This record gives sequence, C-alpha cells and structure tokens, in this order.
Amino acid sequence: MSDIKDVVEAVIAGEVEKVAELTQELVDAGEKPSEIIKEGLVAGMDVVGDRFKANEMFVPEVLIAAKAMHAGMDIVKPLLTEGESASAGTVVMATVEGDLHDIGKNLVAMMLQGAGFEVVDLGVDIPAAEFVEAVKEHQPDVVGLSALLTTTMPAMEETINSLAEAGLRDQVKIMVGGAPVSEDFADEIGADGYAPDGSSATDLAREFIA
Ligand code: B12
Repeated sequence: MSDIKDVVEAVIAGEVEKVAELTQELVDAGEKPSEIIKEGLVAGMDVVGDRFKANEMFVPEVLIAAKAMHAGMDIVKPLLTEGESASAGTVVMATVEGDLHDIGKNLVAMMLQGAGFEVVDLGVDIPAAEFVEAVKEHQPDVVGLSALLTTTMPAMEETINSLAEAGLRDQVKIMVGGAPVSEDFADEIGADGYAPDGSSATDLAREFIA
C-alpha cells in the first residue's frame, strides 16, 4: 500500500510515472483528493522550492519536478468536489510588453500551481491593455509581472498605471519579479511586492491572500 509520503519523494525526484501511479493507488485506496494534493503533491513542490532557493536544486530539476506534480494533479483535480476545490486563489501572470523571456515566469507559474493557485498565464510581450482585459475577465487575486530587460522594466509601471486608470488597482495585489527587478523598484512603481524566485513568490501570494 502506497503512502502519501512516497508521493512527496517522487515529486522531489521528478519521477513523473511514479507520481501518477502512486496518486492513482491512493485514489483507489480511498484517500481524499484534497489530502493527496496538500500532503503529497504540494508538499513535494514546497520542498523543491526550498531546495531551489538554497541552490540545492537547479532549473531543469525544478521543471521535471513540476511535470511530476502535474501528472498527479491531472488525476486528482477532476475528483475534487466543489467544496474541497484546491484553489488557493487566482493569479494572472505574464512577461510585460517588449520582453520575450519566459523561463523564470514559467517557473514561478509552476510553483504557484504546485501550491494550489489557479494560474492564468497570458504569455510574453503582453501590453498593459491585455492585462486590464485579463483582470476584468478572470478577476484574479494577484497579478504577477515579469521582466528580464532593463528596457522593459518601465512597462511594469505602465501596466500598474493602466490597471489603476481602469479602476481595477484595488481589486488585485501586484507582484513583480525578474533578474533586474528589486524590492526598491517594486516600491517605486507602486507594486505590492517583489519576490526573487518562485518559492518566495508563492509565499508572497499566500501572504496577499491571507
Ligand atoms: C535565456 C535568455 C534569453 C532567451 C530567452 C528564452 C526564453 N524563452 O525565455 C533569448 C535567447 C530569447 C533571449 C533574448 C534576449 N536577451 Co536574454 N537572456 C537569457 C538569460 C541567459 C537567462 C534568463 C533566464 O531564463 N534565467 C533563468 C530564470 C529561471 O531566471 P529568471 O528569469 O531571473 O527568473 C527567476 C526570478 O527572476 C524570478 N522571477 C522571474 N519572473 C518573475 C515574476 C514574478 C511576478 C516574480 C514574483 C518573480 C519572478 O523567479 C524566477 C525563478 O527563480 C539572461 C541572462 C541571465 N543570467 O539572466 C539573458 C538576458 C536577460 N538577456 C539579455 C538580452 C540583452 C537579450 C536580448 C536583447 C538579446 C538580443 N540582443 O537580442 C534579447 C531580448 C529579446 C526580448 N525582446 O525579450 C540581457 C539583459 C540585459 C539587461 N540588463 O537588460 C541578459 C541579462 C544577458 C546579458 N547579460 O546581457 N535571452
């Protein structure tokens, strides 16, 4: 009989098929889907996030772990009842206008998904107006802006200003990130927070919602 702790270990090790098998076994044995997510899949990604932050795991391993986590999520998500919906909140994420870098943004999105957030990923090179439309449509709790170029950092401020002009600023918390971005810059442009990596971004999003 498989144990939920085995799911944690298999996620950390990035064993995609094993995570799917163990998850299915737990479901067949009557384990609650929400418990499998919380104590298995999300718990595994939490460890991955901590190890990434501590430079004990690197981007490719994190991506494989996220894939393993998704393999389990695909099995349990459809089984969740309305009341036990795993969603910790909704995050609209994208790389801002003029910027095509998405490796970091994707990593953050995966970590957020691993922590139970619904992520609406708009992609790269996203103009402020598109963020405004997405906030109207998806009513997220959090908006995440990514920029990797010093030349596209001003587009973060433009996006925040556009959300304010559209009267949506108070409905969302805005977090920013990307290699050239800092806490000071976040304060300067009126964002609600900055995080240096996916694991901290997840902590920040959890704080926003609490
Ligand atoms: C890969 C890469 C590319 C790839 C991008 C592929 C892709 N699909 O993303 C390609 C080849 C396309 C590319 C193109 C260019 N690039 Co480039 N690229 C890089 C490189 C080598 C790595 C970036 C990366 O993926 N890092 C790994 C990820 C995991 O880290 P990360 O992005 O920082 O993300 C983490 C955090 O920042 C944070 N985070 C990220 N986003 C968010 C969002 C939120 C909300 C939060 C909370 C946190 C967060 O969490 C992430 C996970 O830990 C960097 C150099 C570097 N070392 O950073 C240059 C770099 C960013 N590129 C650079 C440049 C100049 C360019 C080009 C202009 C080159 C050119 N002349 O054509 C073009 C621009 C294209 C465009 N319009 O965007 C410069 C930028 C210089 C500057 N200061 O502005 C850099 C720094 C290289 C250099 N030293 O010159 N690039």
